[in-house]
Amino acid sequence: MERKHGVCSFFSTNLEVVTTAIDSIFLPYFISLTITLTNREEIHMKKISKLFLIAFLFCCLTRMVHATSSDTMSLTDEPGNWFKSNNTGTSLSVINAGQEVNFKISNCCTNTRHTVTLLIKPEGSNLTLDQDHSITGTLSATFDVPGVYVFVCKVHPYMTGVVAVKDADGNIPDVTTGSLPFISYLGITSLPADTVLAVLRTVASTDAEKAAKWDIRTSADQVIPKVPGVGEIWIDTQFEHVNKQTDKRGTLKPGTITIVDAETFTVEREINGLGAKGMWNNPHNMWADFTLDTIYNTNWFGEWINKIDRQSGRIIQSITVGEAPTHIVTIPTLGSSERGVLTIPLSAENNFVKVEDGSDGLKVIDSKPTGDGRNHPHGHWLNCGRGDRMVVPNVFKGVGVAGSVSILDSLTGDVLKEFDHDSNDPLRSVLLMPIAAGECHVNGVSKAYVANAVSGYITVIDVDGMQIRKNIPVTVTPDGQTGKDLLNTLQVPIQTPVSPDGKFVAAAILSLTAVPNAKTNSTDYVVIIDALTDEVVAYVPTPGGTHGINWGAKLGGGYYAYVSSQFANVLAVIDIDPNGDGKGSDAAVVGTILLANGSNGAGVTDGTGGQGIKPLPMVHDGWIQPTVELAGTGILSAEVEDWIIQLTPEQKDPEGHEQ
Ligand SMILES: [Cu+2]
Repeated sequence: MERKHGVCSFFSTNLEVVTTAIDSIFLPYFISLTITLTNREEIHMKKISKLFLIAFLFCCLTRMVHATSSDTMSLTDEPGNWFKSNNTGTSLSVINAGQEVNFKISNCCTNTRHTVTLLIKPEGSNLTLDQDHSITGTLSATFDVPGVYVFVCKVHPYMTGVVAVKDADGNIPDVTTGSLPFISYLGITSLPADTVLAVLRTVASTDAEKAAKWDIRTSADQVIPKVPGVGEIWIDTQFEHVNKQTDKRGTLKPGTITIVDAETFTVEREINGLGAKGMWNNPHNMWADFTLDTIYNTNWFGEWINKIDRQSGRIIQSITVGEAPTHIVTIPTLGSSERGVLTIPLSAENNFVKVEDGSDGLKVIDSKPTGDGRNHPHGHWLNCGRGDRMVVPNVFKGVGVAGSVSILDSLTGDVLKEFDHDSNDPLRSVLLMPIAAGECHVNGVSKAYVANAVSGYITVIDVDGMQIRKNIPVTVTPDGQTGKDLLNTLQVPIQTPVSPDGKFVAAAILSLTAVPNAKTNSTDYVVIIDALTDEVVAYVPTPGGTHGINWGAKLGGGYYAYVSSQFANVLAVIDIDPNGDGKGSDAAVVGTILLANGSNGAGVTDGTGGQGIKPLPMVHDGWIQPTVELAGTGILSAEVEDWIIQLTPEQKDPEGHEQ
């Protein structure tokens, strides 16, 4: 590929980039042409260099193809600029009707695979574009009707790009309710294209756009909770810019890990990927070993995980595990030969891997499919306590947004049950891009809560009985209605952890827009579900881009829900039950901690991108006890010993104290 570029530039310094699609379409022709020329050469063209002629003809071919293509959008790992137009340098391409755009997925700009999926198009357009699996390569689309087209990646659903197609007068027609039902809940029938673009938080290509669209706060907005937490809170601040933080090709890649001291609620320090040897790109989720002195981190736009020394922040090792690794959970099963082994779903593949952290460091020891066919698994969870079952959302299977949820045997990796989407089954009809699961035992029943990105429902699964029990609507339209899907709400439920005491589920609801809704008077929020009744008991407004949520110990007993928000630079602290009456209806944000810490060069992205969030100690049943057991043995660091001393008996053994 590189060689051809060089030859072409000999003929024309202005030749556009030769795309992978063109290569794949014309390669067979190119080869046959080569053969023909080789035969003719001896008879007619002895004086012409064969290579010279082939290159000349090839360049003519690519020029002919490029004459119909008006823009190329490269999929990138750059926050807010995920689809980067050659023409504008931003995620907005402006063309005329009848013109073509090439979407290019290559290692120029991204370290993993994606899809290019048309989500929103003008009424009357017949354009379709979607794939049943993640790819590298180039896809092309010809735009038939003037108006606004929005594309997403189904692997990384907040990756969005916009193609605006001008009409004969050079104007971009308004976006109508028929194209985007969301608009109808604003009490209008259409909106100018630039108004729609102005509120899309996922399209924020420049620092100025990020500053305008995102929820960037200052130290004046800080609120320190009255009751301290215990330990540390690790947050993948995935969108933070770091000077000179590049992949192996020298391309800048974002992301840091910001660490908050839960006792003082101040940023203690920040870890970047400069020591990761290029194996660091959009750090996404973390887990810890049982000593809590080793942290494992995934890179969602790469192929790697990192092993980090907690106390020094040093990256000890980075290894390749596969395309777009998502979350990490260790196997906690007592007596299991795989106790402590990492499980990691690969969202641009069809499987999960197991990684052992042994005496010779990290090593992939197994890889198993998470369902039938092409799965794209994302944020899994193992069942609390025993950890012998794994609940895995398979984000999409095939063209479209239908997904599945699998229950696997953690030790063997066998799929015990797969719930496939079925539009005719009321319980399985909502399984549209299921993306993350939470799990714990509630009154003795092992229950999983799976967030469905497109339908906006949380699916409640009895993990032992392997049955879907219920679906709970959690997203809302701008005027506050529930039970509507993504195109009506432009909201996505993401992480759904169950509290270690099995009482509550806290679900992060991410808004793709800066439009507040009437129910919470905020763009984003956390839904509190009573785990006994599986009813929503509270909607808690949270910062923009709410994505990650997890439970940490509150000093003196109980738990805080810590919330990360990808379009904000703060951590929110939710007290689940401030008045202590056992009900979650009074759940409220009691703390807002600034994650921006003045990092050199980070600018507006300082402290942003909050996604994976890992409070230490790990308080869930099955993961807390192994650490508690190590207390006093000399194995734990002094700092971790101090954390364990601060825990109540209930926090040290949630199952033994379950009510
Ligand atoms: Cu993607």
